[in-house]
Amino acid sequence: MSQQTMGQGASGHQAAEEGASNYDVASVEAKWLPRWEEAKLFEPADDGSKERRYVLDMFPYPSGDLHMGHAEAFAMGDVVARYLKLRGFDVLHPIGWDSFGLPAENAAIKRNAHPAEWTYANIATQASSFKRYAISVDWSRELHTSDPEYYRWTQWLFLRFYQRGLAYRKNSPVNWCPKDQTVLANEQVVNGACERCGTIVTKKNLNQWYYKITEYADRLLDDMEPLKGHWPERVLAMQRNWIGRSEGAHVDFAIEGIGHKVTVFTTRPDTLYGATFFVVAADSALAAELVTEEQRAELEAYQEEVKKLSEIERQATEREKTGVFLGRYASNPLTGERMPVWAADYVLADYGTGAVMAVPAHDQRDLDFARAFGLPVKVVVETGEEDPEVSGIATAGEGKLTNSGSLDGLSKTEAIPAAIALLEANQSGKKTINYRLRDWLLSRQRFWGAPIPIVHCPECGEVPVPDEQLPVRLPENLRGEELAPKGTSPLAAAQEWVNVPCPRCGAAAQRDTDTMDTFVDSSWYFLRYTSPHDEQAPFDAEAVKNWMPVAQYVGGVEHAILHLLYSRFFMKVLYDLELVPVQEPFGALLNQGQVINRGKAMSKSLGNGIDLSEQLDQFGVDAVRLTMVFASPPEDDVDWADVSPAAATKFLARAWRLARDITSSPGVSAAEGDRALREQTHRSVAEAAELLDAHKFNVVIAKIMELVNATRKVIDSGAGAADPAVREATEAVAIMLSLFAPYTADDMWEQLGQQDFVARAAWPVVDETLLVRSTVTAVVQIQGKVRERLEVPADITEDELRELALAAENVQKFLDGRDIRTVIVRAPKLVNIVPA
Ligand code: ANZ
Ligand code: ZN
Repeated sequence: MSQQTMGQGASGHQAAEEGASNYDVASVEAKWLPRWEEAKLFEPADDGSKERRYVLDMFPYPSGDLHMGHAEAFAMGDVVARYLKLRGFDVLHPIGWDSFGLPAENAAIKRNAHPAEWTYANIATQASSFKRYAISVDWSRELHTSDPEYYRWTQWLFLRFYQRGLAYRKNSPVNWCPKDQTVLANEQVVNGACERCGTIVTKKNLNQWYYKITEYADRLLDDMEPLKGHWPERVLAMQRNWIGRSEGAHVDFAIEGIGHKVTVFTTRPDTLYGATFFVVAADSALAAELVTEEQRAELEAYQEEVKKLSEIERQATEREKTGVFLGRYASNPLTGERMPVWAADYVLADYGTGAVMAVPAHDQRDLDFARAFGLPVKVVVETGEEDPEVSGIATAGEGKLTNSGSLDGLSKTEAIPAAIALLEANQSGKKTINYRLRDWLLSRQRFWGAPIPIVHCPECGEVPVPDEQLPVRLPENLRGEELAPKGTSPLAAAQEWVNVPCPRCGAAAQRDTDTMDTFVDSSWYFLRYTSPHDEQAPFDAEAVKNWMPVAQYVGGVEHAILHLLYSRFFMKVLYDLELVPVQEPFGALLNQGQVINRGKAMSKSLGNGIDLSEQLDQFGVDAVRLTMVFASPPEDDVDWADVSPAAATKFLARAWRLARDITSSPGVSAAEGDRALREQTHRSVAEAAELLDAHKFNVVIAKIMELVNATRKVIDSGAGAADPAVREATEAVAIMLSLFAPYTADDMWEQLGQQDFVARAAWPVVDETLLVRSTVTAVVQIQGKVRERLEVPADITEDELRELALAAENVQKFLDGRDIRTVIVRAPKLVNIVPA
């Protein structure tokens, strides 16, 4: 359905229809907003009287006011929440703010203020915009992660992880953004640059805190199985890739002149006889250790070059291969053959063991390297493809082993375990599983976050702050420049805050000065919503049991990996701690698209930004919401240049006038009403329910539009505004419309003489007998001769009838593959086909 359809259809009746009192967006909004607030419509009963459903929109960050992206995401989530409520569920639909983080801190530094000022002012602005936008949330559960009442529990949870050995500190090279002066998780480095500011990221050795997410890698993978069909497949795929489980073997190689063996990770131990050289990561400690004195200068020059590349560039297959011979030889543990040892940048220091056995015949990157440096290529699996040395293409398929001693004749699948058995027998290798996933680096040298609740004591070492001393509050006296990072955390400068007695022995000790990654805050907020004011625990076990998992989570695909992975990890740890009874936080996930303008993402530099509040002022909240949802299926982008909120306003007025014109009373039986309209009403309601379950919200709106048009037709031509079928239809319109345009819907509901709010109405009950369409016989002619008779619905459209007729068996037979010149359709009774 196109946007044009929205406002049109009134034609000749428009004047009469618009005659009486009319729809006024501003006064309708002004009338309902205070009434809703007072009625607290969306606080769940939470007493078990109804089945519970938890609907959640991804956590907003308090940057300025709401923007078009929020408007789309929250419009989608609200459709689901309002629908479930109408279907009789007790719905939990909360809101709060992910209010720690860098932007607040940067703003505070610039304005010589405290980050709390900027943060809470923005929250106030956004909250009032959300209210105007009529999101059906329970405001009594509002929370902010920067409130001490909240971060007290973020710290408490950290300590539970710590006690379980799942939070630890280690010194290691980390990604460092020189501009933001902070560490970044691998995930926050995009193409070698800081995700936030675009500065090229460097490495720095630092003592950092980690969460041991790697311990949960297998469960994070396995537990995705039941999410299939409920989460977008691409999100599951991204999670799977991020975890990157691969099965293979560790193989130990002796290196001449080096006192210990060097281990490689390989997924293809079956190709061991085809390994012709050995490669270590150029930037690894191993390369520096293995290199001979003669080759050292060359390696160091090469390392300088490598530093300038991003990880993505290093792994790109099409790049020309570079490397340095290290002057040493490794020996193949099965054959004893000598293999030269090289350093190259295509091998990564922090994957596997940072070293590989190179099998150029069967691995493309190894082959490219071998061809660049004239190293031998030895085929050990006969796949039937062209010789890699000739074609330049490594062969990776199934085949029989050759040139491989006792493995000869085995298939690749058989040879993998056989090779592992050989390695295990001579104690030079074993089966292993390798993951791409790294532990979660959670500490930040920034101010505006939850302080890590650890004290460093010269006597006792790391000492957890006792639970009853939580929260460890942020100092309140730092402002402006004092908050700026100086390579260490700004908290380090707050001496009176840092210096505390050791909680264990009383000696002079110091607080940890790092704060937590804000992803920690958002990894458990959905649990807090179930009992947001609990002062004894982060969440009430019973409340979690009642509400979790979230029935529908709604948000952007930009959170496909980290936020979802971290939240899933948290759930599993909390499950193991016996704090929650469920292991997966989000039962279903919906990713809405983006709002773009003229084909491009909105940006300052393109000057194509659209201001949400201007749109709301011009067209009204309902029209903007309706436009967002009507534009496309929720997953697709909405191009604001292609839609027409003005048409949406027109359509809403048209729907509203149905309610205005009705003269029958509430409760009147529709039984004697216009039969065709009744059928359409019941069919629309039944179809809308199915479409809503399938998240085809835009099509639901199209159905409502059709029903509005049909109802107007009956008012104008049939039994008129007094027909009880007109009331039935208009009530259905108001209820269905309330998912998208709550102001208009409530005003219609009131005009219809209903006492309560439409949000408290029930979804209309479908009368199954009205779903059976009345039928007529349609005649299909070919060149004027009747060739087929079809029983079709009386209200079949021309397109539907044309399609049915052309597909009919007899018609196909008589046409006998001939092309068709014209098809004349007179729905519902006649089709005439003229072959070419
Ligand atoms: C020999 C071999 C022969 C390999 C063959 C592949 C095919 P995934 O599946 O991604 O885990 N490898 C191991 N460590 C590496 C590192 N640090 N940097 C770059 N490459 C590394 O890939 C595992 C394979 O990638 C390993 O198996 C290894 O090459 C390479 F016909 O070993 B293979
Ligand atoms: Zn101590």
